[in-house]
Amino acid sequence: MAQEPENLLGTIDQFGPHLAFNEAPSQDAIDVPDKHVDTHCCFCGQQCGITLKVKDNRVIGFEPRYDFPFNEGMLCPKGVKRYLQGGHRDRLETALQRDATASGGFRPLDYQQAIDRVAAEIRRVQQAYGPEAVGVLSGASLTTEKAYLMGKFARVCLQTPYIDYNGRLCMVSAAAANKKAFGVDRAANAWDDIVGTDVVWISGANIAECAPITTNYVWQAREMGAKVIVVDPRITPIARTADVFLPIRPGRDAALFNGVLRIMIERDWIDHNFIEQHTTGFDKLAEHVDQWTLDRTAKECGVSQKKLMQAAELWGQASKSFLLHARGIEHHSNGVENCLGAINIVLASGRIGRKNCGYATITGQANGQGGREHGQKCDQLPGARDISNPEHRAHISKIWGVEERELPGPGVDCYEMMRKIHAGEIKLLLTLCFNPKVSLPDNEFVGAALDKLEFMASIDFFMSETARHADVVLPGSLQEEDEGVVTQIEGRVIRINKAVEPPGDAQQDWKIVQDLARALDRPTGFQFESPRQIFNELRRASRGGTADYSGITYEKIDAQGGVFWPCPEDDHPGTPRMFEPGSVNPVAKGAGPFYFPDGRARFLISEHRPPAEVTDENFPVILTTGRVVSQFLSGTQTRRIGPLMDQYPEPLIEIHPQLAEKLGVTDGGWTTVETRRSSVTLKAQVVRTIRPDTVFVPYHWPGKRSANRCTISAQDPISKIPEFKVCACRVFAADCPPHYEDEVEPRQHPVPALNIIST
Ligand SMILES: Nc1nc2c(c(=O)[nH]1)N[C@H]1C(S)=C(S)[C@@H](COP(=O)(O)OP(=O)(O)OC[C@H]3O[C@@H](n4cnc5c(=O)[nH]c(N)nc54)[C@H](O)[C@@H]3O)O[C@H]1N2
Ligand SMILES: Nc1nc2c(c(=O)[nH]1)N[C@H]1C(S)=C(S)[C@@H](COP(=O)(O)OP(=O)(O)OC[C@H]3O[C@@H](n4cnc5c(=O)[nH]c(N)nc54)[C@H](O)[C@@H]3O)O[C@H]1N2
Ligand code: SF4
Ligand SMILES: [Mo]
Repeated sequence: MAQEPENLLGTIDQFGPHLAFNEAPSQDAIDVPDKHVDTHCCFCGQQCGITLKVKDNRVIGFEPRYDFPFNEGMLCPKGVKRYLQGGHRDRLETALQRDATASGGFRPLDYQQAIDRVAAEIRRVQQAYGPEAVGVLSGASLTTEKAYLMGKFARVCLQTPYIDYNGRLCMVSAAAANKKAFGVDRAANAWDDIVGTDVVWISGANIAECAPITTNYVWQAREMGAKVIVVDPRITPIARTADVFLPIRPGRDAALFNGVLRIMIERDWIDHNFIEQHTTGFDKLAEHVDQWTLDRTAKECGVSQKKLMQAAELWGQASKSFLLHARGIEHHSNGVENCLGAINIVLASGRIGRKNCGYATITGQANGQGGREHGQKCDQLPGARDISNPEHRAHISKIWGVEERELPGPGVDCYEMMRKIHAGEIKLLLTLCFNPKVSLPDNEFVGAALDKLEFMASIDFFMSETARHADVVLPGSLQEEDEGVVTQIEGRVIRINKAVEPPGDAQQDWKIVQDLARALDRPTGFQFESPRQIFNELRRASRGGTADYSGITYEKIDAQGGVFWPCPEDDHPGTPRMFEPGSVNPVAKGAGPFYFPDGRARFLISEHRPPAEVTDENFPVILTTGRVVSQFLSGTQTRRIGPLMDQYPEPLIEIHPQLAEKLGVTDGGWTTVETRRSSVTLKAQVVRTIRPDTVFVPYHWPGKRSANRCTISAQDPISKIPEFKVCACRVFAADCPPHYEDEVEPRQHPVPALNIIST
């Protein structure tokens, strides 16, 4: 039986107002469900277990799931309110076609006619300009089956190299660094290893708001005596409870890690045996970090020498430790270098591959991990294979039943695709599960690019800001309307179970994609009858790759409550902890635990480079962007959920009182943030929890309130992640913008009766 909601995630006092539960359930509100479906939350990468309550083919409520070991019944406000999406009046139930004369600019279209129209346009464009004139953008909120299908669809059906996904904006810096240093890209440990460790280091991760359940693991560790180090330009809720807090100047993390490593070497707080037996490249790195003296590092990072030394002392002298980071160090034009810096202090400590010794990037989207493994990335084939590697191409083309030479080569990242669209090279775009109009940096350029397309189609369940640019919108499926697997934050493959049928003409996304293949007269390879069939092909495709799912079945996932990859054999239980001494992997073949032929991890130089745009006289303040607890990504989903809107209804500019006073900005007063790209005018929130040289704006809103009007499209040269976390701006007091009233969402959803008590 479910417990009272107050017990799910502690009390309001413990968590602060951000994690308060909204209303007490009233007994009148209780409706009797027809069935309960055990599944997972549709939002972040933690993938909390949740039970959906279904009545008359509608999700009417939820219960927390205590049987899923990761969240053990805990949920954050988004998980609690997610069920309000299904019955929303904006839910797309028919296909739509652009029509300037129709109200809202679109009119309904018969589903089959919509499919035929999209297929006809693809055919026309490809005949006129070649297969490469078509591009596909997909997403990591999709199940792994759908992500796999999209990669195959682009290469085999559309024969275009141009597919990329929204994870390009998310974890690719960490993924690239993981591959370079470990040869494989996955959290090194299950989160159980956090509990019982001595030191938890958290860089650039606002875990209380963005990975709330992870907070619970850190607190459990602390209750057992662990010390917590937090590095962030803002005093986030977890920073408030840290033993050492380093309020870093945005864009300086590589310098900070280099400085810490230098202290570790100087004090001999390094694990010589581990370095000798399991790594390469240490001496060269040691030479490199020698320039990062305490004095220079503290100055560059804008933190005190004393605090820096305290952090190094805690980390250096620990016997067990766990380092976590997220987008705060990854969303940079030197994001890969920042992540290598983090990995270097982990490897130098030798604390990886053992109980309570670990390292992980905190994945973001629901399937941030699985979505980056099976071929929807522009340079990747399933099983985390490389599309440029002849052996990898040969393996996959065999599974797909095509000649190796027919498989296109690598494409380009999603921002480069926008540039190609703008330049007229890509003429037709299909999007599924990606809202680039809101999420890409410098997004006025993105809107201009989308308007240049000859044809665009979007598959979504809501009319996203990107779908508004489409000629045809196809009604896709909500997470609860389909089944499949996702891989959560720890590398655990879990099952999403179907609770309801898609309403009206809406279809499961994989069916829409296959309908397109059929309408294009290229159905071969796209005749799956279920996600299970897709998964079984994916298992074979991944066999022998670094992300090996071949031993995972739906049944094994159910029986074990999830399976950690790699799982290369039918009788293999899965791998919660990577890199254990003596472990065997397909690359090292027993030579050592890391995924290189010699089995050793790589120390690589983590070069500090300043951000692409540094502050100057004209633009003297740093702008950084990110999230708030009650909103999710581009906001298409959470801006439609009334109680979440109540919690944080509009974007605010976080600014320190010292800076506010200097600039004449007042708490709640209209304020403009202007960069070389554009500007936003929003209300200020004067807080002591941010560096006085930096302002923070959450990015979940579109249009004139979109933080991404201002951000810079500079990218990391390796991962191609955009530099969302730092650019130069000026800030000044303003008048209420004339567009303000038009831009405020009316309360989008009546608060329905809460239904959270077990019946
Ligand atoms: N509520 C909520 N939860 C989410 C999401 C959401 O939209 N809303 N999205 C999910 C997704 S896809 C993702 S990727 C994750 C993101 O999760 P996080 O990365 O934790 O969230 P962000 O707010 O993007 O950034 C984290 C922190 O980085 C700090 N920061 C900024 N610049 C720097 C810097 O140069 N160095 C350091 N060290 N820190 C810096 C910011 O102050 C911020 O507190 O959250 C997931 N969970
Ligand atoms: N300034 C700034 N910008 C950022 C960031 C930042 O920190 N600062 N963070 C970046 C990060 S980390 C991320 S992950 C990106 C996210 O950027 P996006 O991926 O663009 O954001 P989403 O809101 O997830 O958009 C997904 C769209 O797909 C739809 N959708 C979701 N699930 C499904 C599905 O299963 N089927 C179908 N058919 N449709 C679906 C949703 O309704 C939505 O319209 O934003 C990035 N942009
Ligand atoms: S958004 Fe993330 S933390 Fe919140 S309930 Fe969903 S999976 Fe859990
Ligand atoms: Mo993300």
